[in-house]
Amino acid sequence: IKTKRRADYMPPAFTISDVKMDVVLHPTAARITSYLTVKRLGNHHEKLILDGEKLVLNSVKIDGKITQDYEQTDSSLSIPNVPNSFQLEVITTIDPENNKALEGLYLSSGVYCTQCEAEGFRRITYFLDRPDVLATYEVTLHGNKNKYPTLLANGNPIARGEGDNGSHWVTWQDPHPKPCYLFAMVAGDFDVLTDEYTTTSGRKVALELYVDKGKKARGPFALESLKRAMKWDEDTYGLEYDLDIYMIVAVDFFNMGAMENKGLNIFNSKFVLADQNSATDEDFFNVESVIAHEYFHNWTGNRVTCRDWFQLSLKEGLTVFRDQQFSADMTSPLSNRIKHVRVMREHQFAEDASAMSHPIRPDEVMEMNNFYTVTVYDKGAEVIRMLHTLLGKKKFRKGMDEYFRRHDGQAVTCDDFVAAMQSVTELDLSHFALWYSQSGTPLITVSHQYDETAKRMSVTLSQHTPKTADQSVKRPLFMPVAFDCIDSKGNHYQDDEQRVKNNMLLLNEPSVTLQFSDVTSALIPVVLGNFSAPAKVKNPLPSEDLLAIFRFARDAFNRWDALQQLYDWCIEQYALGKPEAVTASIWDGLKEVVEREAQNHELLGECLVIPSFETLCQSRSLVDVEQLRQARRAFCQDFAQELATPLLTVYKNIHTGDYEYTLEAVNARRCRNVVLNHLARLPQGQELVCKQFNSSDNMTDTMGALKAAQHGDKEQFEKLLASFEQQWREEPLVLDKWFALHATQERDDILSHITLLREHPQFSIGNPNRVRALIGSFAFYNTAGFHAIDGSGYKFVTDYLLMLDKTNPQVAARIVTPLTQWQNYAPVYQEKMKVQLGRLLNEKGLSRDLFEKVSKSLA
Ligand code: BAL
Ligand code: ZN
Repeated sequence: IKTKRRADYMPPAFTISDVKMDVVLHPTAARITSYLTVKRLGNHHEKLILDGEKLVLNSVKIDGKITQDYEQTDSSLSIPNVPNSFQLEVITTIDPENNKALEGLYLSSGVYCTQCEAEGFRRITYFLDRPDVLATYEVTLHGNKNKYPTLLANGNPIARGEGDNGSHWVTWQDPHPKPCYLFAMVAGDFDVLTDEYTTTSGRKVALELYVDKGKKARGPFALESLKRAMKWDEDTYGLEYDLDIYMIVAVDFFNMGAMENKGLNIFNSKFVLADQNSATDEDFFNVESVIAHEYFHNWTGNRVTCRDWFQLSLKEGLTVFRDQQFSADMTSPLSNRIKHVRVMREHQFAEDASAMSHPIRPDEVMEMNNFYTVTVYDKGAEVIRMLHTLLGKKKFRKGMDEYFRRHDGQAVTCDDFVAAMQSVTELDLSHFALWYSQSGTPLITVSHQYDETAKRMSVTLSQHTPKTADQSVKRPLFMPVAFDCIDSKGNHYQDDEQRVKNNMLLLNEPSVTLQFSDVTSALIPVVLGNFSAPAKVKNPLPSEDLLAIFRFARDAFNRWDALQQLYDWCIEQYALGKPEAVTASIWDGLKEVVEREAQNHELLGECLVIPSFETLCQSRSLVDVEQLRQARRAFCQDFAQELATPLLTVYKNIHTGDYEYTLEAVNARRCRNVVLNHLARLPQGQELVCKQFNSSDNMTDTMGALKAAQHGDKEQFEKLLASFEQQWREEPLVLDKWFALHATQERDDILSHITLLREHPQFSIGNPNRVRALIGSFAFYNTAGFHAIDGSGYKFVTDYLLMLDKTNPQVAARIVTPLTQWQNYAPVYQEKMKVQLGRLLNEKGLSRDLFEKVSKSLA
């Protein structure tokens, strides 16, 4: 299997400027005729080499004449001696029904749909399947009128008509040149919601949302979200939509969350369908954020696209940053920031610490689908956020304007983006650009000394990025570090040299020391507020200092973060067998937190979440899973007991009323459910759980009760689960929540339990949502079961992956992730994880997707 390298990039030898396609749909023999306008680029005599996979080739014509002068391999079609400029006609046949990888054109649940990013277009027809070949498309779809009354492709519909034997056809034209990864078509029988949006400059855009028959009532929120996103992008970045129609189709079988195909987004129905009965507040949030993300891609991704796939973060990091900004504006900055920081700490740091570690702009790739990662997306967004912080809002906007002015209609690189930003700032970004090429998580170590006699305090921040699997030498990074210094009474201090400006320290050396004069007591450094850089911080502070930060820090994020650090420390004391180190005064401090913030549901709801097992792992190495898991559980139990009275008061005082999706109501429900989750560990919590479950008028509170019930009486929990299944058994998307809850249960017979669930009428190995809910949740979040000391959890997941890999390698390669992160665990776990990775590596015919991750992991 070949490794592709970023450094080997070569411009294409030919380009294709216009594509006409004629698609005759058929479940097992769809016929694709493509007419390509091909042009040689430069002065050379190379043959034309087109990409193509799993295609049956019927014929090739050059300028209207049949030719046999070509060579075919499993992955290409080479044609020698072509003219400098010509029309190429290629007819191929494909098998959508048996396409279970869900890449290219596939037929699932009676719907034809496509997924072409990253390299799926080559499964539809022979093409130069690379993002720097941009063409206009005109596509005619033919299908049975009864079965597929809706025939969609990118752009605007320009003609339609009836054919033989009950067929009909529609022609679509997309005037914007685009790379083939943005190509899409859909055929099916849908319910459709329609609306209209008028852009600032007066363009009327028809909005169409296609959903499964009978699901129309769950569509309006997505459509409203789309309009909010369109408006926001006009207001914030001056960016308008550029076609007369914007379509979104929701499908049940989809490998990703959604796809930004030009004018025709295809979505996993999970990120479209939402109403109060079937969707939680988190689902609503995700719908709005994913709808916005795909919409924002129209500019950051589609109009300005990537030169090659190593540049993926150019569009994904930037678009994630934009959707994060949007969500923060639509909801609240604090809870959004915490949500994203959790993703970084839980998943991205783990990726950096594993053999899959890569920079946000990777240097080497075997299978591109493996690089749709938390590093490229979420760390990529953090890098853009740092630019935003460094430049400030106004200059960042200016830089974005310049980026579009320079590159609209082009396929460009991350360097081009940085250059556009550089053109609007005095700040030298050359050192900053290291974030694009250096992998790994920097660690900022804070040390401080107080000289009582001289009344001087010094604080040193040092940075170090540990070596990663892909790079052994690391350099110091340039990062904005939000910094504050307070005393135990809450006074804030400025350093003597005023290196900290507007609470921000620019750290660009291995270390920096700040001096504070005339201070009458030791100060408390508050470092990396708002997670101003994607780094870890080692700033060991005593519990009273952490509680002081909670009381006095200016920024709510820092207050939350101080408590996270305190919980981490407490759990460590439990793990060391010293629970008594968590003294009465600490418990009193925590009680005070609850009492003091009882009315601030947003902050309190976040502050009462104990760091997840996965997050705790990232501040530790060679984790003894069982010890850490037991320590966390014991701490949670004591937390519930010690804080029972104030928690109960909070629970009882939050009245959420009839369901509405407003910021205030979401925060209230969130806080109440987090509190219930603690109370459920106590005997008195059982009744509250049942009462909430039985009286809930919305999915948020129902799931809040169900999740809490896990911590209480097992029989009770089973009863509630059964009742949930009874109600939702015909709604697989809702049942996924139930599958996931089953999969994350702590029970001795978990493996046979999951095996049984695989026989559930709604479970199907062919549906990625089901597989992720049941098998993915087990692998990622069932700490006890997955990491069972006898290795049975690892074996169970591996057995499943061996099966899944035969049909859907992309999803298999996602779920293998926790196994590839073995480095983080104690040797006894590592050995057993590696045994299973070895089984995968020995498998004949293992997909490129799994091979890349597994072989890197064992290298
Ligand atoms: N481009 C793949 C899906 C997304 O990031 O929007
Ligand atoms: Zn994206």
